[in-house]
Parts: sequence; C-alpha cells; structure tokens
Amino acid sequence: MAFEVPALTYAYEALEPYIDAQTMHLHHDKHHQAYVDNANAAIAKAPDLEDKSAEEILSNLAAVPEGVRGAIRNNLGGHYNHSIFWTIMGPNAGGAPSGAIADAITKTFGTLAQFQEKLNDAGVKQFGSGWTWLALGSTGLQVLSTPNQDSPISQGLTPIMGNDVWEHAYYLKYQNRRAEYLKAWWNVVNWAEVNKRYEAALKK
Ligand code: MN3
Repeated sequence: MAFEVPALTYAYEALEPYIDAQTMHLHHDKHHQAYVDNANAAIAKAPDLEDKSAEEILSNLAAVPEGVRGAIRNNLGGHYNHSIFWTIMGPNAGGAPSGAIADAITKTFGTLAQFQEKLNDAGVKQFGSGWTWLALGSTGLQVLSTPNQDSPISQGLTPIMGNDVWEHAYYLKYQNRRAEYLKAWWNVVNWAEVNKRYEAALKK
C-alpha cells in the first residue's frame, strides 16, 4: 500500500506565532509530500517492501535492496519522522508534561529545563540538516541528533519526540536563528501525545 501524508489535526495557523502558517503549508504540503512521493517511487522498485510498514522497513535498512536503500533511508525516513512531528505539536500546548513521561524526564535529566536545554543543544550542534530527538532504548531515555532524515528507529531506538532542524522548518520566520526556533518550539509541544508515545514504547 502506498504511503500518504497524514492530514494535520489542527489548522495551519494553529501554531502561530511560534510556527507560521506559511511554513506549515510548505513543510506539510510540499516537503512532506515530496518525501512520500519519492518513498513510494523507491518502493515500487522493491516489491518485497510493499506490504511492510515504515517502522518495519526503517528498523532493518540492511534488508532493503541496495539499489533503493539510500532513497528509502532518506525519503521513507522523511515520511516517518514528519508523521511523528505533526502529532507531537498542537495549539494551546507547551508548558510542563504530566504522567509517566514527566517522571522519566525528571529521573533521567534532573529537571524539565535541563532536558529542554539538552535537546535544544543537540539541535543547535547538529551540523547542517537533521533532527534532535528524545528516544527510548534498552537503557532508558536518551537525547540524540541525527543527520538528514535518519531516524532513531534505524539505531534500534524508539523515537518519543523530535524537532526538525532542517532550515525549511524555521527559515521563513527565524532565518538563521536556529537556537531561537528551538526555544520557541516548546510552546507548541503536545505533551499528552508525547506521553502516549512514551507509554506505548515502554510496552514494546
Ligand atoms: Mn522537515
């Protein structure tokens, strides 16, 4: 089955003033669509992958035929990462988490502010395009960054939340001020969804 860009569950302008509507339109409708189109084109050349989920394919890239592996890694990775990204943001969001994720963040990183600083720092230091992530592995929660559209799932980690630090995610509004974008982004984080993802990851 072909992959599709999931519709946003909120309006394009709902994340204003932190993320502007024009960026959301371009990012969701154009950039994400391009990843989906290119991923589907690559999968059409590797019929064995057709019935597999994005998670299954990306968690075992070595099993992907070499001729399409790069295209799948970049474009299915792009689809998978962005599909998470849209759901962990929302209007009337931000603030502090509650539930299991709140306890786990405190236990792992000390305070919420310390965790936020760590995730932002990984985002600032990611050279070029990429993502900064909170992911769950066998030793617990960890912050990491990935280049391009690489996903933590390809390293055996479950992505819990992540911020897109490609210039297309922030350049219209923040220009070269990536650090400012990273700081502002916390105002649109949908913690209820992040907690849901964390609880689901614990059960895997
Ligand atoms: Mn993006």
